[in-house]
Amino acid sequence: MQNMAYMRPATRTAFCHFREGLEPLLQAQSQTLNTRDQDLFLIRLERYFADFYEPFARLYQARPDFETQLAKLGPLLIEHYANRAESLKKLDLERQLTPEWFQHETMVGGIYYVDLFAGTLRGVRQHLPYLQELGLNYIHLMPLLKPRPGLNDGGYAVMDYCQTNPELGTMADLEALTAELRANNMSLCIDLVVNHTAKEHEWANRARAGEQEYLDYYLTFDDRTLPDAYEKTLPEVFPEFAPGNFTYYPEMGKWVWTTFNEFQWDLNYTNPTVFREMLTYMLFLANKGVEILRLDAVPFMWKRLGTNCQNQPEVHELLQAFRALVRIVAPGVIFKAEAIVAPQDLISYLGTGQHTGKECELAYNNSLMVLLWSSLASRKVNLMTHTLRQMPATPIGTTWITYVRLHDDIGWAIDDENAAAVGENGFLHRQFLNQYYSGEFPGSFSRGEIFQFNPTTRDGRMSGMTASLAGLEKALADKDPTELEMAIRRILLLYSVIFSYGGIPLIYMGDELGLLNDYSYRQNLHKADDNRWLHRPAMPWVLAAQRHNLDTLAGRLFSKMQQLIKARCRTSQLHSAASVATLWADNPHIFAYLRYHPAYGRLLALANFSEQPQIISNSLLVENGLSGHICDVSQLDCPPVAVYNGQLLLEPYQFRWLIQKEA
Ligand code: OTU
Repeated sequence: MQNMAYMRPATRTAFCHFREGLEPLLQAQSQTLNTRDQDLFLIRLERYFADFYEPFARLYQARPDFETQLAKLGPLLIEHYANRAESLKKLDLERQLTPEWFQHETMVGGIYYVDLFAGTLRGVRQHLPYLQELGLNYIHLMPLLKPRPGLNDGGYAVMDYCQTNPELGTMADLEALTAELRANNMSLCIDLVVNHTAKEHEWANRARAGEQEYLDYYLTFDDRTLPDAYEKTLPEVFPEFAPGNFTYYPEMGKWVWTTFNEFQWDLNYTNPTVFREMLTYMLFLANKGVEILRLDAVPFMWKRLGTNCQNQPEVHELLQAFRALVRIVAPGVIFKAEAIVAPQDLISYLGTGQHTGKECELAYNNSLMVLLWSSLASRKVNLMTHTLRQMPATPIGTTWITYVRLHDDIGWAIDDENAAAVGENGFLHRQFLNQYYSGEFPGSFSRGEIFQFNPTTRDGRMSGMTASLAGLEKALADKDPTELEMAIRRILLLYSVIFSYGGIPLIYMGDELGLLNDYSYRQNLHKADDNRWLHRPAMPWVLAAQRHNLDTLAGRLFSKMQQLIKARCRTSQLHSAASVATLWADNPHIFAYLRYHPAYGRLLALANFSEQPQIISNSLLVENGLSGHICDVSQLDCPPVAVYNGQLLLEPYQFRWLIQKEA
C-alpha cells in the first residue's frame, strides 16, 4: 500500500477511516465483486483518495455535517462499482494501461444533435457507417437527457438526468448505442449540465414547494439586496432574451439565481449534497457506457461577491474532487470542460498548479477557434501568432478539443492586451469581426448573424455555419466560381489547422458537406428568438448521398475532409503529446507552427490566410530543422515540396504539413 505512505497525515487518517467504513460494504457485495474486483477498488481508492479528499475538505470542512457528508460518498462509489458492467470494467483496465488513448493522432470527432442527424438514438446507430466512412471515432451527441417541455435551450435545461429525452429513445437505446460504438472503437461523449437544472427538475419543484432541504440546492434570495450586490460585477450571458442573472418567482416570494435562461436554475455547490447528487449522475452515465462527460458551463459553478462569478478557484477544487471519485469507479471515463473563457483562464481547466494532472483531460481551445476566424477576416496572422505564443503548453496527460464551429455562437474572446501587443485595438477589432461576419463590412464574404448584442457594452457574438461564414453562401448566391473555390479553400484551411495544431479535432455536423445557414428557425416559435438555430440544421441525407460524386460541392468537401483525416491518422507528429510551437513566419499572412515528436521528429505546418499567393523564405524550414527532401504529408501522395531561390510558394489559402523525408 504505497500511496498511503505519500499522504499527508490528516489525509491518511481520513483515508483509513473512510476505508474502514467501506470494507464491510465491499464484502457484502462479494456476489457481484470478486476478490480481484475488491482489490482493484481499494487500490484505486488509495491512489485517488487524496486527490478527492483534499479539495473536498477545503470546500466543505468548515460545515458541521462535514463527516456525515464525507461518509455518504463511500456507499455511492461501491454501489456504482458493483453495477458496472464487465465490458466497461475491461475498458477501464485498457484505459488505465493506455492513459494517453485520447491523445492519439487517430482521434477525430464529430458533433451531432440526435434528432437533427438521425431522428433517434436508434437512428444514430443506423448511421454509424457514415461516421466511420468520414473517419470518426469520437461522437459527441448534443444534450439528450430529458429536457423540460417547451423551450429548453437546445436541451441544456434538464429535468431528469436519469432518463433520456423520450423523443430520442430510451436509456436502453443509449446503452445499446454505447455498446455498439465500443465494439467499433468509437467513444461517446454526452453533455452533463452541471451548473444548473431545469426549473422543472424534481429538486426545483420541491424547492418551489418550500422544502428547505431543496431550497438549499439552489441560490435563492428573499429580497434584492444580494442580487443587486452581485449584479454590480456580473456580466450577462444572454442579455437579449434573458437579461439579468436573477428571476423573481411570486409564488415563492424569492429571487432565484438564473445565469442563463429563467428556466435554468443555478445549483448551489456550497452545499455538499449537490456535489454528491451530481456525482451520482456522473457515475450513472458512466455505467451506461458514456466515455467522455462534457461538463457544461463549469466556469459558473461557484459564485463570489465582487467578481464575475466565473473561474473561481473553488471551481477547480470541485472538478478535481469529481475527477478523482469518477476515476475510482470508472477510470475509463474522461472529463471535458466546457469553459469558453479568456485565454489566460482557459488552461487551468486542464489542471494547473496544485491541480496538475487532476482536473479535466480535455477542454475546448476556444482561443484557437476565435483566432482562426479573426485571421480569416483580417487576412493577417499576427494576433493569432502572438496570442498562441503566450498560451502555455497543455499539461501532461491532457489535450485540447480543437474546433472550427459548434452549436454555440462565436464569442470574440480576444484579449485587449494581446491585441495591443500587435498594434490593434481589441474593442475595435471585435467590432470589426461582428461587422465582417454579419456581412455588413464592405467586401465581406460572410453571411452570419450577430447574437445577443449588448447595447451597453456594444459586445456581440456571431452565429452561422462554417460554410456561410467562410463565403460559400455568398459565392453560391453570386454564382461566382472564383469565390466558390476560395470558400472551399477557406473551409479546408480552417480544418487543416484544427486537424494538426494538437488535440482532438471535432467536425461540426454538416461542415464536411459545406452545409449552409438554416433560416427556417425564424418560422419556429421555439427557436425564432435564438439565432444559434441558424447553425443547427437538419442533416440533409439527400446531399450526403452525393458525397462520392466529386463533381458536386458536397463530394469535393467530403472527400477532402476524409483525406485530411486519413493524413492526420498516419502522421505521428500530430499525436497530442507532441509539442506545438507557434512561429513567426516572415510573411504576415502565413500561419506557421512546428510540431515535435521525440520519436518521429518535426512537422512544420504552414497556412496561407490570404486569397493571394504568398511566399516564405526557406530559412524558416532550415531554422526549424527541415532541410533536404521535404514533402507535404497533408496530401495522400505526400508530394515533394520544391524550394526555388530559397523561397517556398503557398497558393491562395493553401496549407502544408511539411516533414523531412528520410534520405
Ligand atoms: C453552454 O454555453 C452551452 O454550450 C450552451 O448551448 C448553453 O446555452 C449554455 O451553456 C447553458 O447551458 O454561455 O453562449 O464558459 O460560455 O457555458 C453559450 C462557458 C454559453 C459558457 C457556456 C455557455
